[in-house]
Amino acid sequence: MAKETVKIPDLGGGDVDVIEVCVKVGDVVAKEDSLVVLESDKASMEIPSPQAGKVLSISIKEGATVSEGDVILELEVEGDTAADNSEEPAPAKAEPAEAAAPVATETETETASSKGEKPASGGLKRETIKVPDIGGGDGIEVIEVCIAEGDEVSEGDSLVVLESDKASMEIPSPHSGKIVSVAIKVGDNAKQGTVIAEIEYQSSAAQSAPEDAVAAPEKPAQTAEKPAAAASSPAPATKPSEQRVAPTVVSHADVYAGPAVRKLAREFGLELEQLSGTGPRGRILKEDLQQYVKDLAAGKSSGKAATISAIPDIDFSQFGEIDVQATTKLHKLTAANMHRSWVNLPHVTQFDEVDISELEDFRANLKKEGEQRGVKLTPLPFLLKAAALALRNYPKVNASLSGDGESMIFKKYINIGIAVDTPAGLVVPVIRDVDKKSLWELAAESAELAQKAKDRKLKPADMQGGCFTISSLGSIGGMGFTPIINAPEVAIMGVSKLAVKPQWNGSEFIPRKMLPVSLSYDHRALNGVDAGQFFTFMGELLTDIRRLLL
Ligand code: CAO
Repeated sequence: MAKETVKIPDLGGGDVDVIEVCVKVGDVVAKEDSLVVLESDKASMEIPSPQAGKVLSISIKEGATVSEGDVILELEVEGDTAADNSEEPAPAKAEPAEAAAPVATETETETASSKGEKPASGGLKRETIKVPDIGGGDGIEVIEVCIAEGDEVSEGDSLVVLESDKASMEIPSPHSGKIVSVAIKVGDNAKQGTVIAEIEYQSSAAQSAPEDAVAAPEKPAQTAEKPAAAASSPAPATKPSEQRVAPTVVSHADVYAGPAVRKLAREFGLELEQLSGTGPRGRILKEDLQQYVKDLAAGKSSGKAATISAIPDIDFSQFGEIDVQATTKLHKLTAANMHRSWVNLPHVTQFDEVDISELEDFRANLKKEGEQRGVKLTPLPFLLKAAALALRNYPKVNASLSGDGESMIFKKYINIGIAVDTPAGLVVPVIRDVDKKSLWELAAESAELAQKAKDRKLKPADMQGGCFTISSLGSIGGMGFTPIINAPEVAIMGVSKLAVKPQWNGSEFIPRKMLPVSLSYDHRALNGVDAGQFFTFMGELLTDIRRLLL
């Protein structure tokens, strides 16, 4: 038995963050098992185990910033590799050299002169661009060819993207010039020396010659970009050994997954955008892919939300004083429900302004009676009543879409939820059979449920069975908002603050009490006409409350 120290290999310069430590002390790992996942601003990369063994100690932790040579961990391995192994530089051991080492390697590019080719004309040179030393002996798959014959490229532009199960990397153009031919295609297995393309470019040596300066007057910046090289040594620009191509490890910014997972996804023909990641910061793990494939096989994938990249954790204390307070259980639950609804339902929100001047007059007249009854008649019971009648008249809104999308379930009862803000979080108690209750009953029941909610006395049954929800921020303010649908309901009404506004009555502007309202609806279940008719009807009821009797 021997000890082996695994270190961070050459990452092409710069520090990277440790975003995941995949092993713990005592774990037995196989060769190639991922040990840690590192991430720079451009890529995430896995560092695999150089050989099978047992993890004796781990020297880095998640969130740390590391660079080449930093010790990752110590492995107990078979044989007598001996402790002095630990002193060896990492690249030879750490496979991700596949991803990182290329930065330190040189291309096999050849100038036209080295191949005995004629310069194309007036200082133009041709060069065959080959895959540099990328570490993987067996070759790496070409997953993208970014150029076509005739393309103009700038130095550093990506020519091809290669991807192994450890990393993806771009091979950049060594020159600015024109692609004469492309010798590689997607699916090819590229290794050191594989020809990528032939480029025609203006050599800097040629540009420095007087006759070439005439030939390429439009590109003076090219020589200006490299004054040091030209001044100290004009020759190197034409020497193949000086042509350096530095592949860069990349990731696709819109999906957060390691190269192994990407490769597996391609093998399955899956778009990673379809998956939700359960790894740190939403990273898609191999297990997520496996579960997704299982779900697909079981026909369960229809409800899956699209993957979105996670919002990074930030240490805000670096900017000033902070106070960290744990979120309540209700807050977490609400957040999860809101997020689930938001990402699963295509929301459309319609806005309107309803003239409720007469409703308000009527309500004011009832104030005294309300006091006698011990009930405060706010606009809410009128909204409930109008919604109930509108739901009765437009049954598509009083419905739910089945989970598989195969059917609509129409409800014959009318239960409406009211969003209630409490110190612990948002809750939505449900008033049953709203269509059968009087305004006084609705006023009393909504006040009672709101109080119960604030006292945390609601039972689960009080919050179930809703068909539609009203979220009223009217007492707070605002001109309109887009409420999130309380799925599996298909619509929700948002109520903002009443304001007196001038309205044109045909001959003059008159002051009217205008209530801003909004309706968010699930566009899978309702189309714009369904929702528009429902909402317009509801507005008409609120404008002329006598119509509630019809
Ligand atoms: N415009 C102007 N004033 C309004 C109004 C509106 N749209 N709606 C209510 N008001 C007035 C009421 O008439 C009442 O006035 P008075 O005190 O002068 O009588 C005052 O605002 C307070 O009303 P209320 O809030 O006590 O009663 P309500 O029936 O309007 O609402 C309830 C009850 C439970 C919905 C409310 O207390 C509540 O919790 N609202 C928050 C809803 C919420 O959090 N929504 C979440 C949005 S999505 O995150």
